[in-house]
Amino acid sequence: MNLKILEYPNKILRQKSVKVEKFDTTLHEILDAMYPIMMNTNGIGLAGIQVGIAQEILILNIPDEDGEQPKENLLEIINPIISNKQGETTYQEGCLSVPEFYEDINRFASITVNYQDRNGNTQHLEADGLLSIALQHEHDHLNGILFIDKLTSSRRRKFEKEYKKLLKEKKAAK
Ligand code: QAP
Ligand code: CO
Repeated sequence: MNLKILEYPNKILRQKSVKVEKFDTTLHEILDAMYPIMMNTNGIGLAGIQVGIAQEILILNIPDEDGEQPKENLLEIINPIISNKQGETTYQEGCLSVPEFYEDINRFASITVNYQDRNGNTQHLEADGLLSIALQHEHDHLNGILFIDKLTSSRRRKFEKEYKKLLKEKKAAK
């Protein structure tokens, strides 16, 4: 499967993803294709819609204490439902679909996630720290929401200006 990362302002990123119903070979091929894309671009999380697949799929590989991302730590999360949102935390987020831009974003500190794995089995996860933040960020993608949508309007305008300049520079370099 030949997938590539869609970048803002691509409108596809605004699509709402639909629930996965078939836990078949096609789903496994999508998941298997997403993993190297995430790793090769230095990502820690990637949602299906970021590679043009509007299904409730996300993968996460949070670095450990040594900054390593062994494949054993890969989480494949299908049809997630977030509950028990508690506390508040701020983290400087980025996104593979909004390259080279990072900004502080407020999230819930801890959450509970019910989801299905690649075989359709029900799973349950209690998350805090970076995993909780990453899950909320990726879950937003399933609703067509980007982290830049959470900026104050003045910060958002500054982002749009900076990002347009970056896009122009990129085009000129091609
Ligand atoms: C989402 O983001 C996330 O701009 C995953 O040039 C972000 O993997 C979860 C990346 C923050 C938790 C906290 C971004 C790589 C990777 C870039 C990513 C870039 C290269 C972003
Ligand atoms: Co993202």
